[in-house]
Amino acid sequence: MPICRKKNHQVNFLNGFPYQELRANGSNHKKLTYNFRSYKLSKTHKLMPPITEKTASKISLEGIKEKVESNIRLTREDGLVLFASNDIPLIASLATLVRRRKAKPGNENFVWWNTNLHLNPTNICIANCSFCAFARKPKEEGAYTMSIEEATERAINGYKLGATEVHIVGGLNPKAALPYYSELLKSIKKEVPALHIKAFTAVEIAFFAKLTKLDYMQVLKTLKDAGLDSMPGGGAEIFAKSVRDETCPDKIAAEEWLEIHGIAHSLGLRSNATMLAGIGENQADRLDHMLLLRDQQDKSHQNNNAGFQTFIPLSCHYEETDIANLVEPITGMDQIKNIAISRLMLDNFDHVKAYWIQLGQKIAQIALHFGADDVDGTVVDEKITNAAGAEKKGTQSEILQKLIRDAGYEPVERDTLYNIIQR
Ligand code: V47
Repeated sequence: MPICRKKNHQVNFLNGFPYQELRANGSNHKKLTYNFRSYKLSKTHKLMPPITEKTASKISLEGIKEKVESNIRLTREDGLVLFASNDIPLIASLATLVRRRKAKPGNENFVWWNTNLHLNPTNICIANCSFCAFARKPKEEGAYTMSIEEATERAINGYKLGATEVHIVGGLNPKAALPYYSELLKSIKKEVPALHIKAFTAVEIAFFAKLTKLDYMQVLKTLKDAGLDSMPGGGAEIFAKSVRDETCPDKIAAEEWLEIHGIAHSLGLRSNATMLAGIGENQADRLDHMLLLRDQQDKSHQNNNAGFQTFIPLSCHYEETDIANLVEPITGMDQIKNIAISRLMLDNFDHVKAYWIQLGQKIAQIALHFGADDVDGTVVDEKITNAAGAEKKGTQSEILQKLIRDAGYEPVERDTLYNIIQR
């Protein structure tokens, strides 16, 4: 097992394809062998049973196709078969079918984008995540914390440039926690009340709770009262405990991440959910990540609460990170499959985002034919992926719209809650 450069801990390699496809002579059936990691899930989320060769051999792509066409929920076994399949045209067409079905009548050809700004008020972070190139220790070169005035000024400038949303996340910095952010949200709302504040990963909410000894509900209520409008989907990484232990041991476990989003939904806050692929997980880990989100979304919907809006499959960038050269890098095919399979598995999510900052503009375009219906936005001042070597910072809305149009879709500007913006 390789040893991570800085932190001296072991990192799991993604050992190529976890399932070997065995084609029975002359048959289209695919038999699978499995390489499952065992991992712990909470009391509330049942451990997904591993599928056996016997059950897998009964599942065919044809059966999955029939289920998708009849709008029947796919099982974990179906998901594993999809990950193991290289029938890319079929996967694309099924994901596109679901994407069109999810759109409101008349909106089937829409691809959503928004005018947004990222604000990362501090990069000081007590956590040690091997994939992160953004975080700094307090005395490290490049460490910063913005004053409330500076951070507010940035939000005001973004608004003046047309942003409808500010996406605020930062490092886990004890000096910039609940009191700091309450003040910042109030200050932004006072200056630019129309700017939607989408802020804080569940990991930050848990950190604020720990420091203040408040519970998650109290922290979220405090932030909502200060101006929080919705939550982004970061900090989810890969839910599998084995991967979290290796790559982000200081972050909350899956069950807490899910619980915090459930509480936010109960307060009427919508949120997103991400999955960070390319950090040593296998395909079953990705699938189980999606299934845990589907489960939480069911719970939020059953309680008539707000829920997740959008699933965002992220792709690790490795420059300046501790896992560069230690995990097998994510490929274009992984990225496309993550988009398409998430569209198929997450039948209770309205949107799947092709986050162009991480996919690059070319793969993002292709992803629109694999079930994605959103490209995120102009993303002025993105720092997290940029620190790890992403191609570009923000882009012009004209370029985004051209990208969408050239892929054969109609670009539609949205606000955070998917209302159409007309300028
Ligand atoms: O939580 C960290 C990931 C996330 C790296 O909700 C990395 O609308 C790639 O959550 N390479 C932050 N990714 C970004 C995020 C997000 C982005 C866009 C839209 C929304 C939304 C949410 O970025 C982190 C982590 O999972 N990340 N380091 C890296 N080296």
